[in-house]
Amino acid sequence: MKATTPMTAPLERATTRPSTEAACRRTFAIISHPDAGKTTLTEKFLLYAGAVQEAGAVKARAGRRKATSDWMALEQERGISISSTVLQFGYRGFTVNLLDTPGHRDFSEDTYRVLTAADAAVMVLDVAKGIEPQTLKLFEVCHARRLPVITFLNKCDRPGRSPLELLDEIEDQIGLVATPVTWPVGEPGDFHGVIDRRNGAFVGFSRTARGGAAEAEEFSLTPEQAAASFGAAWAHAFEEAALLDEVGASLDVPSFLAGRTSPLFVGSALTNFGVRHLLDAVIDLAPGPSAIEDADGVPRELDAPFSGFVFKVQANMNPAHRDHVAFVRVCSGHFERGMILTHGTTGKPFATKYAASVFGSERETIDEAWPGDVIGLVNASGLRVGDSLYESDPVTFPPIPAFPPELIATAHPRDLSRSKQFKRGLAQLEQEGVVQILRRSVDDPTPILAAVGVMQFDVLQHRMEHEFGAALSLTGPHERTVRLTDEATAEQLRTLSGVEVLHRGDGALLALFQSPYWLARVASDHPDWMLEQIVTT
Ligand SMILES: Nc1nc2c(ncn2[C@@H]2O[C@H](COP(=O)(O)OP(=O)(O)OP(=O)(O)O)[C@@H](O)[C@H]2O)c(=O)[nH]1
Ligand SMILES: [Mg+2]
Repeated sequence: MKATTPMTAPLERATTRPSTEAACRRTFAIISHPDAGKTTLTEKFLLYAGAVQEAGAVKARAGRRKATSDWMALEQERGISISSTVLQFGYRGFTVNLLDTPGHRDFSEDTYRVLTAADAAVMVLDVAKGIEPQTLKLFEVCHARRLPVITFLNKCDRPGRSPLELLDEIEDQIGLVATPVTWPVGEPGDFHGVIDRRNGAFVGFSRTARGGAAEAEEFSLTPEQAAASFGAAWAHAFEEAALLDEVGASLDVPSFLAGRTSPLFVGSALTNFGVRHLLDAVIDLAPGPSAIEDADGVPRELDAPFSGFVFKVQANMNPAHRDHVAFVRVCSGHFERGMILTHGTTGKPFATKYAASVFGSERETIDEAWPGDVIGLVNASGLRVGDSLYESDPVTFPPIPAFPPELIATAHPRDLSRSKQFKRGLAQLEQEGVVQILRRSVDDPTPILAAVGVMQFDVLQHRMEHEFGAALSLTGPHERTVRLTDEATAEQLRTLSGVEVLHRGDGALLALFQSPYWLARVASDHPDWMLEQIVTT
């Protein structure tokens, strides 16, 4: 069901300066370890924003709506997110660009790319699990990119750990001071509602009959009324909140914007408890779009002529029209559909006739966009991740680096008569970054598929078969330890066994060692060889 919520109506505004429009926008990503509840939370945000009438479920039973955000067939089959999703909707007069990311480590390259387009992140923690390995990694990326982070302690409807203990864990493990804005009344699993520490009131939620498909009803009680209703649970929560006051763990916007503290909210995405508080916080606390630095570190001012960069490409989102969408984050200026931009990489003009706002796998033609917005350029097959687009004033945004692959495999079409589809599919999926394609030499036709995790190969196989009609068999995957190298070192490496030098599409030379021990040995024997670690943050 497509959102009927209008985007902000720029024509009705008194002024149409990009910086003014940017102030009415929020562009943020939801990140976490797998299964913490990102997609469920995304679905509930859409519900509260009125962008869907009924929230879908990640693992929908017959007759229930599927999640808008997990639109890919394989995602719905497995109940996990594989690819990040862009959802644009209106809320409280703001245009919200929400980026739901996959938590699984194998897809972290996609998440990483998407974080380049966000101005803030919502970090979801499972109250029973706290900080998990992938939370840690993703937080590091946010930290390196200086993204302010809002924390949501999710799944409070189930038994979990003590929230106070989790605050310590967040600080110890990621060095972020969590400043609870809401605090649970009742233990996880026996959760009555929250204290809103901004005014001391109790906010209770009533479970909805339809298992969270509709908004939860909220009711507010004064501290006296809450004490009468919840007795010991209220007293305990009140004590803990007083302790938080004492240690100064209270909302502080400047240190949040600087990435040192994180406003924390508690609730349950499944039952909708605390979801509205969190969505309101994104509007009230998260920063709007600001000038983004170009590759030389010079900020591109919001009111400069149009500029943007591609952070994701995706084909076949909609079986009804199998095409290719390049997702562009607008950095500056006023985008008007039909304008002729310059494609930074080739210097060629780029016509923007087919521009859309995106809502999961659905899209709608848009006529204009402003800084912070994500636009989908349809059938822009020449655009690659990291490319800049601009009007009049040239700008190059920092490149979006590829992750070092850890696994390689070779692919063969099962049906040789489908080799054209096989080639086309691989080229498309490489462009999307589903896997990387390496070659033994620039003109060698045999592709070597490289990936961070084994599930990337599963996705490749599934999509090759179902989207391109080119079923394939794989040899591998095999583990490799990869380093960036140069021609001089490559020449030496080619004389050794246990290491292979391969070409990447962007011209880089990669040395793939059969084991980390072999790499360590070669590196220590030849300290002057170029064997550079590929860093991504
Ligand atoms: N009890 C409970 N379950 C929840 C809650 N939020 C999400 N879940 C469940 O947790 C599972 C994972 O939820 P998702 O929303 O798919 O998690 P995710 O973080 O998007 O997972 P990936 O995208 O695969 O990383 C699903 O079965 C959800 O129904 C919650 O608040 N309470
Ligand atoms: Mg998900």
